[in-house]
Amino acid sequence: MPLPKAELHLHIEGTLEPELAFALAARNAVELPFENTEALRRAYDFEDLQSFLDLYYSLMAVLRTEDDFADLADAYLTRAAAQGVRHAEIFFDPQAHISRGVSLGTVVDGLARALDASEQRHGISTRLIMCFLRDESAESAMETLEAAKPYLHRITAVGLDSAEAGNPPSKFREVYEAAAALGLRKVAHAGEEGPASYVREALDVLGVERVDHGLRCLEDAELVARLARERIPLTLCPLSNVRLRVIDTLEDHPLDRMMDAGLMCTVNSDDPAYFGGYVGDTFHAVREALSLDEERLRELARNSFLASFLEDDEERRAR
Ligand code: ES4
Ligand code: ZN
Repeated sequence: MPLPKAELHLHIEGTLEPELAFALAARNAVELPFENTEALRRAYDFEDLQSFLDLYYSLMAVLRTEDDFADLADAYLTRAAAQGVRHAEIFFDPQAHISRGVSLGTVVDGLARALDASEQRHGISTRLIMCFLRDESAESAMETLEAAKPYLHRITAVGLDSAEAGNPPSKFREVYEAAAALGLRKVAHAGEEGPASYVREALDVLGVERVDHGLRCLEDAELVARLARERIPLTLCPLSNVRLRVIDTLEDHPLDRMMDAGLMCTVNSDDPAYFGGYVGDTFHAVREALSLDEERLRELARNSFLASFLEDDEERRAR
């Protein structure tokens, strides 16, 4: 039996496996610039975050209908359940679909169909987190928040993702204020490729409850002490960090040192179709690479529930 765990950093568009991409391309008569699934997989050799994002956004062309989004989410939940996931807080990127002429309603209703059946079908409770693309304008983010108003009952939190360098959290201060006023909770990617100062901004300017990645906080000892003292959860994604060359090898990943420093760490898969594994695979890989003992693994699993947006009673049931 895999360890029961929650997944808190997972882009649903990053769960698009090559086989499903080709199936959806055929269903929607979309032409993919790859001969077959093996050729596509061979393209998963990334230089950095941007080279991954280029492929990630281009493959989204196959996602067109409510059924597509429902099938995508159900495929993820099936795999996640097999790896011990009991609760999933799932990111999606509305602007990447709206800009292709796919409405927010199509995306949210499709995802919601799979998520609403998830407890029954997979034993996984879910939440949705709507991410703003930080390389788009603050105005575009605000328009997206406005467009989401009919769907707020389905959305728990806002997040911030895409190309980090040069797009600091402070660019989105007003959008985050507006989101909080609508009752949404707040997370943001920070300190993946961007500097430690972006982690500080995410906390102080946006008021996030969790930091996605947060890896580069390690460049600022005072910030590390604060994150530890305030028990701010970090949603780390070790396989992603290796594939996007944020760190050289998994053996070099600072996860164990971060836990030693008292940081509230969780382990997540980010974009599992692209980065070589779902969250159970990720737990296995870090256990081997960093020689983590059972106690450490249990702590990571426990942290994943503590850092989730589940209420206390739901959390106990999920564990
Ligand atoms: C992402 Cl790994 C990563 N970083 C930033 N934005 C993203 N969107 C999807 N995956
Ligand atoms: Zn991410």
